[in-house]
This record gives sequence, C-alpha cells and structure tokens, in this order.
Amino acid sequence: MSSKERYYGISERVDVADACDEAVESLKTLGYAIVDGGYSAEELEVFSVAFDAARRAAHRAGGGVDALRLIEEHNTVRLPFYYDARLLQLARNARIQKVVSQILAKYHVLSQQNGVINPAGAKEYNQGAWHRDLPYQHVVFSRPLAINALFCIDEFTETNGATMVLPATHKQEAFPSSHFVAKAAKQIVAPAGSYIVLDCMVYHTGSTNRTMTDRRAVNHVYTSPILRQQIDLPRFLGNNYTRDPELRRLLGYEVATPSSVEEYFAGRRRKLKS
Ligand SMILES: O=C(O)CCC(=O)C(=O)O
Repeated sequence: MSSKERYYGISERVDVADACDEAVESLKTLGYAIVDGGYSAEELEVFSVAFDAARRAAHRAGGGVDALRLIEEHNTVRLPFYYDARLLQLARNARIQKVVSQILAKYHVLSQQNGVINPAGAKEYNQGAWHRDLPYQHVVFSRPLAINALFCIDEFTETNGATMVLPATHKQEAFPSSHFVAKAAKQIVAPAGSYIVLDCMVYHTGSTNRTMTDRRAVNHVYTSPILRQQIDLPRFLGNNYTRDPELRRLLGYEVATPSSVEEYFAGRRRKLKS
C-alpha cells in the first residue's frame, strides 16, 4: 500500500513546523509527548551523579531512609535542585520551556521538582498507581493549566517500569473503566535524556521495575501562576536565592499572596511603576 496520505472533506489542518510543534500537537490531542532534552552523554552523566548526591543529601536531611519510609517519602526527593544546584538546569531546559510556554503561557511557575525513584526488584512505590498530577480534580479544562515534564535520568524500558499513560483522558472528568484501562494503557519507553511531557490531567502511573537497578527520573510540574506551589519556593529558598528576573518568575517569587492590605497596595505600586 502506498504510504502517501489520502483524505477527503478536510479543509483545515494543524500546522507543524518543528519538534516543539509536534510535541504541542501530541500533548493537546493525546495528553502526552516525548521531547529530547538535547543533552550530551557527558551532561547526562553529570545529572546522574547530581541525582544520587541530591538523593543522599535529602535522605540525610529527612532523618534517614527509615524515617522517610514511614511517610512513604523514601522513593521521592523533594526539590532535588535545592540539594544539588546542577539539577536546576533540568527545570529550565530551553526545549521544555518552549513547549510549556506554548501550551500554558510564557508566564508559568514551577510548582514542583521531584526526584522519582522506581525501586529495583518489583517493589511498590508511591507513583505506581494511576493518578493525575493535579490529584483529586475531576474536571476538564478547555486549555491546560498544568504540564509535567518527567526527565529520564535512566532509559525508560518495558522492564524497568517505564511510565504508563491513558491517552486522551485529560479530556474526560472521571477515571475510566477497567475495560478502557486494560485496552488503552500505553507504556512510554524513552531513552535517557528524554522528557516525558504530560498534560497534568492525563491519567498516568509508573509501572513495575522488574530489574535489579533503580529507575531514576526528575519530575517537573509547571502551572499557571494562579495555582499554588506544592512547596512555597520563595519562602523555602529565601528572597536572596537569585536575582535573575526570569528565574524568580519561574520559581514563583512574583505570585506570593499578600499577607495584608498594605502588602497588596505595595504590590500595586510596584506594578504600576514598572
Ligand atoms: O515514575 C513514573 O514513571 C511516573 C512518575 C509520576 O507519575 C509522577 O511523578 O507524577
């Protein structure tokens, strides 16, 4: 059969000029896309080392793995860039920023950066269950309000628990039936250095890691500035963390809720002056 596309009765078509447009189209229709982060092998090695360093530091800061296990936090590294600044680059990746700007708006905020460990040896973990990244929300948005970008530190394979998605479920309020889940679930295998980008409302889950090596990733959730961050980054990092205006905006320094009428007025004065 000829590979030439054949169609009729079509007078409008989505225009796709580059990899960013392809990702945007896929995100809008299916709710997911794979984006190559564009990093060299040397850079990927740096991220791998930085991830492990952040994991060790976060475990120490959290009182050790056993203490974290009690609250099911031992397979998550909250804000890994706080423990190893090299990981902040992952949140600022130019290709991801372009996709997120196109889907949300140029002004979006980093709500979360989480190191995700899918543990070796088929152990259960907190991301191994169907969920949305805006959990408990049974709504459909006419435009996305939140996008997540899961950076694969390791290759994602069928055997090490690559993420599964239920395509297009960002367009449906309720979690689908077991029949749909069994029929439609799709596993996203991806090379190390890729981002698995999801509409936060598409149902997804990690799957079972049947290898003897942990599968590591770093998840980012970017949101419209009207949504609150998982952890209040400006308060956590302190006002002197960075002077870079673009980074301050991404980290949410411009969206702190005023704590008094006076503070609200001060914000108005700053806004009207600029
Ligand atoms: O570990 C995975 O494959 C999925 C991660 C995930 O669902 C999340 O971080 O929200």
